[in-house]
Amino acid sequence: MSKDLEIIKEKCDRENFKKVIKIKNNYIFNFIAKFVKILNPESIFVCNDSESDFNYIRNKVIEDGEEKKLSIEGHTVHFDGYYDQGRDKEHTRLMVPKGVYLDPNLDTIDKERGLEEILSIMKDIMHDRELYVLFFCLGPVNSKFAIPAVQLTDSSYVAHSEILLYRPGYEEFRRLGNYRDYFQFVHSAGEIKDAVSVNIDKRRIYMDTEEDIVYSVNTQYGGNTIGHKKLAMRLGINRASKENWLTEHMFISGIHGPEGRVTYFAGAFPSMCGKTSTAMIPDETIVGDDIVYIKKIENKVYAVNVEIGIFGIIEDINPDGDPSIWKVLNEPNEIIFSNVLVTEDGYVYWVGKPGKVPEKGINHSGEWYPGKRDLEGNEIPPSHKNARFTVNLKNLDNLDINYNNPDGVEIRGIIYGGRDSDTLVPVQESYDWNHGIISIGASLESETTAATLGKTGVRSFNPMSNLDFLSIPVGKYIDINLKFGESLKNPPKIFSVNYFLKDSNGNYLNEKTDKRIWLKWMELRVHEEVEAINIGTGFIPKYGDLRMLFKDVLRRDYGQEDYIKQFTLRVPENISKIERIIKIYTELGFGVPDILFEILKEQKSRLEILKNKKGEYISPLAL
Ligand code: SPV
Ligand code: MN
Repeated sequence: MSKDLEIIKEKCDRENFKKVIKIKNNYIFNFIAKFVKILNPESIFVCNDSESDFNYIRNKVIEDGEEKKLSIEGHTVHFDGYYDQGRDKEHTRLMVPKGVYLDPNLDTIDKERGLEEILSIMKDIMHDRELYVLFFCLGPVNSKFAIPAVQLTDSSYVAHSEILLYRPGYEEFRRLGNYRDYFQFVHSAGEIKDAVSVNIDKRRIYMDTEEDIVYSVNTQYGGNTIGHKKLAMRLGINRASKENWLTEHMFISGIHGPEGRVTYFAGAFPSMCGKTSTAMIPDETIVGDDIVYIKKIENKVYAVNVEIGIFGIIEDINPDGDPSIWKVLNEPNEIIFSNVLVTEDGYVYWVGKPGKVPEKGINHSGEWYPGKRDLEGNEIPPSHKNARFTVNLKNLDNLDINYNNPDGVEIRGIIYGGRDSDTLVPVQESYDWNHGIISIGASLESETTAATLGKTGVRSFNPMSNLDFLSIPVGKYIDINLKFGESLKNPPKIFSVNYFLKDSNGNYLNEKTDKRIWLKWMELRVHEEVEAINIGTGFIPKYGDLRMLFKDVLRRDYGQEDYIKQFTLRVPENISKIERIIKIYTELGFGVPDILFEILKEQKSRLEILKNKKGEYISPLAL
């Protein structure tokens, strides 16, 4: 027996050790052994793809107290610590070897220093805990897209979340034998008190793209701990950049057009800006809501959902706006609610749920009552803004038939959206691939939200909604996106949407349901079935087409005044935006493709000409 297996055997019972050796992968043996030595767990549980192993985790999570059962069968609740409610950007770092320069938009740490720090925090951290070894497959198994991945964690909540969110991969690992190119994640919640991580000051999430490994410690919040989610994106982006494909922060949806036609769109939105709700839109079908791999196959673009479940925001979910999710959340399905309010009788409440706010309950701050304040004096809402639900896609009645297709779905449209109160029109189509990637994707700005720790509502640069997850320089990433479309005869059309546009009094100009119309319009544009108006920054819908769609889809009378308000070209705001973006890329300095500056400057001069001819705020009817 190899030395690695001996080390593992010492911590395993017979059953678990048998599961280890069946993998027949020396790299895996070496990886587990290395971390058994560092983490020093009391015991090891190896999870294969069987229901009985999943049940072991489901039981353990209740025993450990990381989740509690609720009144509806299958429902549980998990709380993260009061100060552990979002992604910790400050302590999430890419470890970079000496001499390698990334760019100032990426948070980095010297690799040697980072490794030393995180491994010393992790030393013996599991001495009184069980180590879970879990195997998954990112993307459909046995497909061109699939990337096998292994997770080590001592958190039964993380393990439970992952069995809901990812495709089982133990058998995939066995099939692949002595395979090396899998992703690796090591997590420990650290010292736990009252079921939450205590040593938040030593919370660290460090990534090593050279070794395809991510370390995470002293945190439980999913975005910091669920390896295959945002941590795997860094590894995915790095790998994709070497192999000419894309890893994106996108949903995939089948948009249902006339006569039963289904056209697939992928859409990138920053966190908490409507991505899941777009993917969940009534009458359309969902493939995924957060992370995709996109590849070119025979001159077409195909994408898969990396995941098989949703870790979605629960605030404001209601039966009218989100019928599919509402139904799932109210029926006996396997669901983990996190950071919601739990009432005495074991039901959950979240801000924006129809009905009365409970008088009391338990939430992420402990016993909760209306008006309760935290140590900083802020009023604590019943549920955290970033409170979430975790559920497998199979529970949804709007699941697309191709959600698990190993060949992916053909993407005909790409959408970029952000939280933008004053600049972009609600929906707009770019002139072509390069114009879309540059003037929409690479120019995306969005106001910050509670998905990350820190101040909210600050306008920030977020190219392709992917800035938080990049592991390569922004310039290079943009260039890869440009090149991806260049060789395609008929690349996907690129659109922008903005659900958050306001008037000068601060009132939103659109209803939540309006996005259904923008999707139908984009679907028709892909098939060239409606005309559009060129406004100098792209194409917008004609009033008559929207009017018809509003009537057909929402049975609503869409007034021309609304159209004018929403689609007025705001020239000064658009010019300022271009200036901000040019400044950012100029400061980046190297690696930014020249064409980016050319396209933005051309757009700016088109806007200046328009301003001279028609003024600063131009009605779409005048264009
Ligand atoms: C997001 O914040 O974009 C999410 C949740 O999808 S997290 O896992 O925190 O990234
Ligand atoms: Mn996300």
